[in-house]
Amino acid sequence: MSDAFTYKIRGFYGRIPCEPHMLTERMTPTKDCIVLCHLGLLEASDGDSWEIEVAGMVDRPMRLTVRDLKQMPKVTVSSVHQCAGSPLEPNRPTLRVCNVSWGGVRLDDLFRLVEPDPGAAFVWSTGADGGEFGGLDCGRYMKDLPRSRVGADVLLAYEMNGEPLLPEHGHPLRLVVPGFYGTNSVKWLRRIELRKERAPGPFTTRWYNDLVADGVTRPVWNIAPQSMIVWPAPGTSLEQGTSVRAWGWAWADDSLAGVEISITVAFVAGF
Ligand SMILES: Nc1nc2c(c(=O)[nH]1)N[C@H]1C(S)=C(S)[C@@H](COP(=O)(O)O)O[C@H]1N2
Ligand SMILES: [Mo]
Repeated sequence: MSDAFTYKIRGFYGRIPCEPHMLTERMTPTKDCIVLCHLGLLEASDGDSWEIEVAGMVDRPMRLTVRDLKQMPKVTVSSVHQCAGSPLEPNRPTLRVCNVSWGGVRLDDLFRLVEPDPGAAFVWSTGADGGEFGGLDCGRYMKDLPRSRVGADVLLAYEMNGEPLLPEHGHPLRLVVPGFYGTNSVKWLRRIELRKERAPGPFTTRWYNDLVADGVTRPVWNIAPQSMIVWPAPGTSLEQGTSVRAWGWAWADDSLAGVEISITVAFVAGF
């Protein structure tokens, strides 16, 4: 079969190679990037003949191969790539982040070909990976995003940092939603659907919804404003009386108005 794949790993697999203070470069080399797979890690046997289906509320449903997509105009987008943390422990703080450049085709360019129905408010995306997570049979990995969010920067990406995607990052094709948490950027992408309502399945209904008020939840979509200090690194001893330039990174889905820093100094007396 032209679109065959095998599981290199079954079940959950994750890799967080860098502590925040190790992210000293603006763009993160691929070997230092996070990897998060809920259901397994797939390896496609032939990337170019991998097929995706575009369906649902569209006038012209289509099947395209990665080879077809590579004929379309190529766009490169640099964007922060951040995991929202484990959906099983949504309140445990994590800082799993990197900054990556993605190359591929605009989802919006594909939409021009399939002609979505104006009533389609959500885009569902489904990966080829399926199986069990958190004690549930999850079916295929499926996420969604608002149709209104698909503009110039949402990509069907086949490259990461100028190279073909690695299997763990979704080779041969993944969705990339810059400014949204990584969970929304579906790897090993198989299907895009336009629909009236949010997608079913545990990754959009049971998990990845933050409680914002009593009984009110918000999908884990936009990355909230966040920052981290790279230098001084944790545990660094600083000499009393010398000046230190602290630096780090700050990011958000939308623009940032400013960054404030406050300092608590703990002196260790020495002779
Ligand atoms: N098909 C599929 N896509 C997926 C996932 C997955 O388990 N299956 N994990 C998501 C999560 S939680 C994150 S944080 C990002 C991680 O992307 P990366 O492994 O390329 O860094 O992929 C997302 N896309
Ligand atoms: Mo994640």
